[in-house]
Amino acid sequence: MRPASDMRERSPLAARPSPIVTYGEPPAGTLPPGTLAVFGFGTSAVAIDDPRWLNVALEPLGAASVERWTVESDVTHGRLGDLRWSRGGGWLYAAVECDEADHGGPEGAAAHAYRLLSAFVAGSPERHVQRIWNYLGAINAGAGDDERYKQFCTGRIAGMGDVFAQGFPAASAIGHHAHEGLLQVYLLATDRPGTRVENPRQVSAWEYPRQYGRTPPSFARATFLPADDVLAISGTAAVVGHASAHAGDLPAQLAETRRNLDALLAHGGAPEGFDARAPLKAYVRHPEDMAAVKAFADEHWPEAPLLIVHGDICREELLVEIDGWRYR
Ligand code: 3EB
Repeated sequence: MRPASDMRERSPLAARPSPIVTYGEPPAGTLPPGTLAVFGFGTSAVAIDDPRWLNVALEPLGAASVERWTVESDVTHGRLGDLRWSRGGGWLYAAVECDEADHGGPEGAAAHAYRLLSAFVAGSPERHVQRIWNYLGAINAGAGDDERYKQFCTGRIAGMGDVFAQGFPAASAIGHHAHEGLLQVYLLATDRPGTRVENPRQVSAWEYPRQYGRTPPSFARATFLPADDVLAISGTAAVVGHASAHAGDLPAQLAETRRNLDALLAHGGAPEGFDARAPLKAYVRHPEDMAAVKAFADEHWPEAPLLIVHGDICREELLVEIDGWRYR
């Protein structure tokens, strides 16, 4: 399966605006109108009985612990087995949580999650998946081809149905430290195709050589959403070409990650840098590196909202990964 060309023609018609992503405090009471999804990071997050609320298994390391997606529209929502969904204004949120023990391990669980998501999206008007997040436990456990992340990659592609055949969405895949068997996958889709953007400094993930596993990771580096208002940026780390750069060196990895982000912005036609409307999320392998990551972000992107979480990057030598949204 190969994605279509990177650069699709953008629709001349302005689509309804993309969801707005903000960070903040846990909601008090019911979710406000226009709420498409709310993510409470960490085990101490409140639990809200609403399909749009997801307790994410990554511990927050900074002040922000909640992420909200808001649309300019009424929102409907529901549940279907392991899947929960919401939709409004042409946008669809869908999430699956499952336990690997019910599916024989990370490969089976990923296949299950992606099958549920594919089938649901295929039956929805919002059938173009723009962005997807994946959180699994002990992501680097297991040697060589048996590493749990690599098993996840094999299951992911097996479960990706026709809705992903048009090209892979932008993605993040991160290791959590909660119950090891817990797999969480959630996505944002809409009713027309976005524009996939690759990074000229990096080999496309689906073309990674064999040394990274039997199944290359199936994601794009970024997606320009079809409303033409925001670049959705995948998890970005110190990968140059296909190789990890600066193993174990946090300052050098941060600088390399910034070069990758800047290259992606430039190649994707987004404005330079990250401003107050560019929420970023940093995944940090060692909680004690939080201050250095925050200081780097404060220096280079002082206005950008930042959510920092404890998360393992899918290559053992990588210490930090950053994803986010760059609104025009
Ligand atoms: C990399 O560039 C780092 O498997 O979905 C980044 C973003 C990474 C997404 C995924 C993996 C994924 O290869 C790892």
